[in-house]
Amino acid sequence: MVKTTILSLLIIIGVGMACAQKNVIEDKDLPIDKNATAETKALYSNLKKLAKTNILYGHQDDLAYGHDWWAEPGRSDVKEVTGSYPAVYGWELGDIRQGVEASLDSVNFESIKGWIKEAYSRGGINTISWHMNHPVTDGNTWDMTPAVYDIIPGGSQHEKFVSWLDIFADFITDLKDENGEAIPIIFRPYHEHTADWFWWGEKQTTVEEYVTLWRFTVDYLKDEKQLHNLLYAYSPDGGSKDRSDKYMEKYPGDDYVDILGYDEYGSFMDGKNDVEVLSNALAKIVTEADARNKIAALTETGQEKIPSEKWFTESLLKAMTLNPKASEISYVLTWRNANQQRENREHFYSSYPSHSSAPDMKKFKDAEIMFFEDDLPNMYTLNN
Ligand code: BMA
Repeated sequence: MVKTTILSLLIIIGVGMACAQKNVIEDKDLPIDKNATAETKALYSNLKKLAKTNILYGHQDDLAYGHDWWAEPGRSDVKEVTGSYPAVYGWELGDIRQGVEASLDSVNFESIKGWIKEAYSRGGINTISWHMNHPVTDGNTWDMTPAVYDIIPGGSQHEKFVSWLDIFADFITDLKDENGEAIPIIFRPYHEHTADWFWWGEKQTTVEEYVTLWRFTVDYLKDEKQLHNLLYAYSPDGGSKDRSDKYMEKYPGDDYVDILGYDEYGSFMDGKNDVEVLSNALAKIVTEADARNKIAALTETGQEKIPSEKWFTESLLKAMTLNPKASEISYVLTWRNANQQRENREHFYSSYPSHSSAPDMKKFKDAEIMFFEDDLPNMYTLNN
């Protein structure tokens, strides 16, 4: 008896010392995939640590195109305005299926793999969203025909859906650095499910269906496909209201989510600047994340066309800092820079050099709390 007590004591001391040496992550700081690669575990732990003091800035499709250019090596609207690439790079796999070469936004999938590798080689962080096609009708992601019941295990289209997950898994498998090691990715599937515009949306799925879909996806990628470089981000839509009642309603569970995200545009639409509402909503999400030892993030936001010249400092930065708890989010991702010429509408969310918001975005970059790529410590080792 005495011996067992002494032994347990020694084990506790031993584990404590190992953790103190910084190269071991405590259980509570591990991602949901306990077999995640060392780099993925390090990323998760570093994101969590850094969230206490800084917010990383991210931009969707940043290296693929900008407001005035398309696929030019080395270019980035964020870099041309602020002097640094963003810390976080968002990518989109909508339309990925057998034989399809480019995304729903016309971005070539092979090129995306190249940009992900490039970003990673500089120490940046990559996140992938997926506006998945409709798995029953083959329509697009906005086709509201109910589908989730048909694709979860037992459903008539389950196998077809799994074949799409296989294509996704092949894409992820190709993401290797120059030493052949898997590149960590924050995967953000079935986003904005509290809104009603995707086939997995609010009215389209029951709680049970959504949770089953999410859990099946995670289990399949992690256990069947043996992908151990993914962190999973959950990202309900805010809709500019306090939707905190809805936020956790379809939460897939602590064993299935690494990052508690939030997608929110409504606070800045139609001349609105609801920084307080957003700040308080973010604070609540940080509190939820803290209680679960997880990370919170503003996984999508922006003001289309940035009509407010000082949107970056007077809207975004304020919303992320007004409530001190909100400032503990890990990162913010603004949406893509599409333009009139290519898509028949101005649809940009980050500044570009000739835009009136550029000087303010530079100021935003200089705010002490904001981290761009040139501010990042090594996110993929534990020695920071
Ligand atoms: C939406 C819009 C669409 C785009 C989709 C996927 O928010 O930007 O134009 O196709 O994201 O990137």
